[in-house]
Amino acid sequence: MEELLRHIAEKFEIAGEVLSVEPYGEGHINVTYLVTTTARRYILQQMNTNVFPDSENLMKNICAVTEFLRARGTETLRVVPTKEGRPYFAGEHNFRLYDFIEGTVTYQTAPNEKVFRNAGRAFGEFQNALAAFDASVLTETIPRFHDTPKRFADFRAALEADALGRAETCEEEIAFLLAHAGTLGDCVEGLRTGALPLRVTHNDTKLNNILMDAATDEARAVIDLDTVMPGSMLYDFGDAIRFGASTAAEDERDLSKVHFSLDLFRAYAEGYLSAVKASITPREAELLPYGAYLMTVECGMRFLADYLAGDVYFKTKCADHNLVRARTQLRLAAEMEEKREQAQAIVRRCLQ
Ligand code: ADP
Ligand code: GN1
Ligand code: MG
Repeated sequence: MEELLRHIAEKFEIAGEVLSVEPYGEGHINVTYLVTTTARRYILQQMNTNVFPDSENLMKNICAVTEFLRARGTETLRVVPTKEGRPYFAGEHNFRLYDFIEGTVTYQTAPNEKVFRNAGRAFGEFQNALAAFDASVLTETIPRFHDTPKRFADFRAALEADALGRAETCEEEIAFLLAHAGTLGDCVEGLRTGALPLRVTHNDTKLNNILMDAATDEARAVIDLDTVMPGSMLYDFGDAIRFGASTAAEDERDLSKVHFSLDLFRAYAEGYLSAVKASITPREAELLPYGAYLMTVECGMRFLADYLAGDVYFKTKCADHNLVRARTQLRLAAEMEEKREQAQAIVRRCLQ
């Protein structure tokens, strides 16, 4: 296997001789490797063509976004071309190569408020930068990615099919989702009527999709640009809170450890809103805590739908991994509902 990967790494314009190729990172979608050569390090990724069938347009998006960011002086991913000058290598599986961004770390949970505040500022600045980016050059890599009512319909279909007979093992989670079906439409509805502005958004703003400086904990680069598409600010704010304002990992089995932390919420809101204060609309600001709830329920239903379908979408490490993930999300969503008003007061204070 390593021999094959080595061979694939050599298809790209790399410096030096390949010394090793090792599995790397905690992403749920692509298969990521660290490539070390005699000259430097790279990130090699086997692209997930089940999730993103159109590699050509996906890489066009990433090249366009990274070139745009680099031109304005923002540190970003650099796509290393193949020796034939292509942005990815097409074979039995498709692969791409990035420079490894040295001197950085990624966090699977927020180690303290400072890191999370810095992440918030960086995703806010990313949002600002993309305000000047021409959305018409982007392909929608996953149509209706954060259309939560549609995600709910997909969940219902997976439940009806119950392909592996797993529904009986998650009755409580199913009941929670069915009971919350009526709360999922405000964002798509706002975008449809124009009450919420359509922006270019990242759409997958979890803390491990940002590289933090290993020495200072300042944010260095926003990565995982596969889902940069038109969307709502509520998606980017909400998904970051979903993952990072939890007191435990996304796949913590012990639910007594899983809580929605208002201190972490405040830290992220301070960072994010310090960057987007000038462009956020009053309606967006009011709905930020709802956005966190929405992205968290949505993610919970995606994990549960994948559990019911037999783990065909997210990478898993054990048979009930998606169920464990779904449980943390639903626990967090319930606490977010309880703390909605306190979270709204925090947002208002940040904007004063
Ligand atoms: P996935 O889509 O599977 O989440 P990512 O693109 O987010 O894949 O990459 C997975 C992990 O690999 C990231 O969380 C990060 O830790 C690491 N990583 C990705 N690209 C780079 C890079 N250019 N430099 C350093 N680390 C990286
Ligand atoms: C996936 O690629 P990664 O691991 O950063 C997923 C997100 C989910 C997240 C849950 C393209 O993100 O939408 O919120 O897992 N990405 C895609 O951890 O589906
Ligand atoms: Mg990722």
